Amino acid sequence: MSIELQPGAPSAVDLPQLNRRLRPSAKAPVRIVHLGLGAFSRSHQAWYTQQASDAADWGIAAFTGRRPDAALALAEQDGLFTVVERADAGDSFAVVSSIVEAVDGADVQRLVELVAAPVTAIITLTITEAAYRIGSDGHLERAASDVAADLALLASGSAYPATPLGRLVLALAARRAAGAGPLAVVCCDNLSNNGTVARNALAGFAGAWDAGLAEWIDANISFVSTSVDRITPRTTDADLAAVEAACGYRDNSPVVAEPFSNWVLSGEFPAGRPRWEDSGAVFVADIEPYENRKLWLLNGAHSLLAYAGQLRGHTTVAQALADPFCLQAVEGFWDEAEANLAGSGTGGTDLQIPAYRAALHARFSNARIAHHLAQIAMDGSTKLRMRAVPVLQAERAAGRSGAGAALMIAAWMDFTAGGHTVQDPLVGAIGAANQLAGSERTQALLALLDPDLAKDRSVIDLVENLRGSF
Ligand code: CS2
Repeated sequence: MSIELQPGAPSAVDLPQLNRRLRPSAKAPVRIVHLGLGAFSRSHQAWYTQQASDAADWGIAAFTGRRPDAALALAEQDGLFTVVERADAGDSFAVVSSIVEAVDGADVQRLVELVAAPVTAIITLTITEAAYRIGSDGHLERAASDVAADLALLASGSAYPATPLGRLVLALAARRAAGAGPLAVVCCDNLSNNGTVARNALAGFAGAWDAGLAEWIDANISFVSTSVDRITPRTTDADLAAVEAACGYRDNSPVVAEPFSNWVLSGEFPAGRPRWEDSGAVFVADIEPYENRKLWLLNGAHSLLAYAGQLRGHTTVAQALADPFCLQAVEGFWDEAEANLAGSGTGGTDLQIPAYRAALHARFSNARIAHHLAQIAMDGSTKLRMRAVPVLQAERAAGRSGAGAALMIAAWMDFTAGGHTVQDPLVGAIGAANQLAGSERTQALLALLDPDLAKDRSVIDLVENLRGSF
């Protein structure tokens, strides 16, 4: 077989690999430890840190979750990677160098060393919503099998924990033992009141092992709440090729993101922080209105599109939004959410909801960003507790039906009923509920989202009647 090469065009093997020799950049000292090295943490927190005016003082050591792959690929490039900003009009490329150490999450020894070091000032988290193992009652699910297994390991001291919470609890115990002082834990997962969720999860985990550690965490760790936003689809082989063609180097770990980004933070940083405000981050006293605006309007619409869209045969967010049925469903849900957002009417924080909705419509319609609905559909039981349940509750409390939020729940239920891969921490319970019939099935699934709603006959009927609409 002969291969035709275009004269003058270097083949991929000839291209140099991206690293700190190719793009000289000093390594900042590690002062931030990140758990959950994935595409989003790189397009968001690493990108914000890179652009702070004091970036030279703030290096990130980033740990993967379950698999080492992302750390291995990044370590080969000395932590450097390209952010591809994908706008309607075209791509732009920037190299980010704020990650100075990329580590396999299984290397718990390294995590312990870094968290115990006095210079470490911040721990950022993108470990997924479901990883906090918070049940529908707001507390750590100590009986969850992975939590129980890690607690047993901690008690025996025979091996390192396997969950991010267990690993972090062990590392914080080392910080306490080293007398290294307070630091800030900055939760960057899409959870309402995510600082409190992180506190409850970590203090709950620590308390089940060592009550003294839980007290120390309470007194020394500041839990910062944040609202994070930047649509970051999974990187594809075509993206790697686009970077090669445009940048002339080989990057095995680029990330693709929309041009838009937003970071709102609330809380104390007892050991200091980078000047993230230089890159557009906003520090506020009361985060709740911003958090709800983002969780309900953006993430809520995402989940609605993920289930209704896939049931109607769509693959990406942009495709689903182009379907008038889905668009109408999203607008209906947005109307309900907007009616319950503080400051969307008179007084309070001006959340500029009409502009926010218009911007979301444009962001979702960016057809150059292939944001897969299957990616968003994961962990639905955890996500819907934050994205659909509060809006449904608020609408019912105001004497309205909440049919827009109920439609999201009905779509999730239909999606789990068969024909689609369900990846969810409650997959067993979802499967068991789906063995039931009619309104009993709807009630059992609803109970997984909110036990109180599942006791309300009119809510069960509302959801039941919306099932099969897709
Ligand atoms: C999405 C989010 O996968 C999901 O659940 O809704 O990852 C969303 O893309 C980001 O929060 C955008 O900032």
